Amino acid sequence: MANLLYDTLFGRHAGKITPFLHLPDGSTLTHDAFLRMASRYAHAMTALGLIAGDRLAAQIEKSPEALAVYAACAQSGVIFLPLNTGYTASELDYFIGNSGAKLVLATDRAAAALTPIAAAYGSTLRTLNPDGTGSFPELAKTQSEAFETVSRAPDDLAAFLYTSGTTGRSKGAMLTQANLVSNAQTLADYWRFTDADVLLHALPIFHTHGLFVASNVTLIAGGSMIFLPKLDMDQMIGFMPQATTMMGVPTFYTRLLDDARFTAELTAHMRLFVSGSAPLLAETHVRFEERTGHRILERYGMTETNMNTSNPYDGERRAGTVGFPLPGVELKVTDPATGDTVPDGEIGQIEVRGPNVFKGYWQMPEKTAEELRADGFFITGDLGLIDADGYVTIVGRNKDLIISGGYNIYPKEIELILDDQPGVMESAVIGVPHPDFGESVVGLLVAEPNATLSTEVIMAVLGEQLARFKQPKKLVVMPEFPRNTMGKLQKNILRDQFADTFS
Ligand code: MLC
Ligand code: AMP
Repeated sequence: MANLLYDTLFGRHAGKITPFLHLPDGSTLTHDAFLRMASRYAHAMTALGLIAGDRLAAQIEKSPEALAVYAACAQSGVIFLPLNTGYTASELDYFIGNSGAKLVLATDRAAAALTPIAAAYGSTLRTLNPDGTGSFPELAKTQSEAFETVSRAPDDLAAFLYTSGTTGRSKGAMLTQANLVSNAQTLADYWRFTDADVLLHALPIFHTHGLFVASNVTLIAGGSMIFLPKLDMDQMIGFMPQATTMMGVPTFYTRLLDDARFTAELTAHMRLFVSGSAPLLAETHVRFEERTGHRILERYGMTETNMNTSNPYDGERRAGTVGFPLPGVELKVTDPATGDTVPDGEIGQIEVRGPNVFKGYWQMPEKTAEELRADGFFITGDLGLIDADGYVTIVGRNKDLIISGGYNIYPKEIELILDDQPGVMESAVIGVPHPDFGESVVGLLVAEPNATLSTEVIMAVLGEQLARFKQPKKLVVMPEFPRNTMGKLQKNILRDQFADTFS
């Protein structure tokens, strides 16, 4: 009987009364207490009829309980589907329907809106609140603290993470136990994580970075985490002295640098700062070293592949690059037209292959075939090059994607809603530089002849349908859009025109 994910990340810490989670109120949860809670949750899931291979969708705030749901899924073989807490009911409708989730966990606050949606798909809805209360923990309270781990094969699915697509429809990336465990082990080794590490964790745990990189790496190494509900500068500064390592998206680093309390003295004891999910400006890298003496270690990954490359732990961490392919990961740069590898130094599309690469998109064989080649190489949609020293640099994207504060936003999803509004002839959604979020969203509209558009009314409609982080920070009505001689909309001209919107 084996279960790679549970055994490697969780089970081997059973009985350990060493700290696992340090919480903002000063309390600590041990590995053992955490695992006992997870086992009660696994029993509660079983009592609700879930068996291995079923999906559990969770839109719950970051808390030890939320992480225990992940551990409980691993232990019972249930596929974990974490969802951004910002998603609206209309976004959730799609995820629940598409995944066929048997159990939906949400906060009491969201439950009213989710009740009809869960009912429509025959899903059971239970609640779990940020303070650990709710109908799900209530059910778990009386359950046994010993759960017999369900046997799973390494190739069995462990999680679905939804990523938006260029067509506007989200795709469920299917990640196996082996995908998650192999990457966690590789990263823990590469970044030298041990059980002495204390990770300052302020990322959300519904995405790859906070869940599969930060949490899995800590778990596999047997370390602990200072588990903060969200990025809060007072807490980051206050807890930094207790940490050895930190992971964040570039916005974490620019906000720290904007805080006068963030000094060389505060960070002198730190072992490692890791950045990813969006490009870290070389300028931020340099300012960080000037301020603290530490060189941020930048790595590159994505939902479908976990982590692909990393700057070295010992060697030169080169600003503006994402380092080398990780051990076991093959990376090539190809010509998008032919698929042939281009010479080093030339720009092409980045393709990766390895034990980290996902199994495909849930119930979307055509989409899977478009991006995952038969030989196992995944076409990332990122454009980059490999320099003479082997460092990979990402220079752009072959996909119409905006990354704002580390969150991916697909313009198509917003354009489809904008195009539907009365009086709108056409729309274009673009990403422009933003001092805090790196990139931010601007929505551009052209009205139908004789129509007058109200950007307030349109923003209100977007507010009902889209998570806050996806909503354009600015909507502008224009007389017409720039087009090339073929009549194709030229977003690059619009990006130049609106480049200074937030500066
Ligand atoms: C919050 N807002 C955002 C936003 N985050 N808008 C655009 N982009 C974002 N990322 C909105 C809020 O709703 C609010 O709206 C306003 O902007 C200001 O909010 P804030 O209080 O400043 O935001 P904050 O809560 O501090 O959040 C910012 C952040 C957060 C950067 C800390 O977004 C974050 O934790 N990002 C990390 C995302 C992440 O983990 N990505 C990893 C994906 S995995 P208003 O107008 O109502 O005030 C991946 C693979 C890989 O990519 O390689 O890792
Ligand atoms: P996601 O789909 O949320 O997993 O986002 C993955 C995308 O984030 C990648 O395809 C890249 O475009 C981007 N990304 C992740 N890490 C980096 C990085 N270090 N530098 C530049 N882009 C990155």
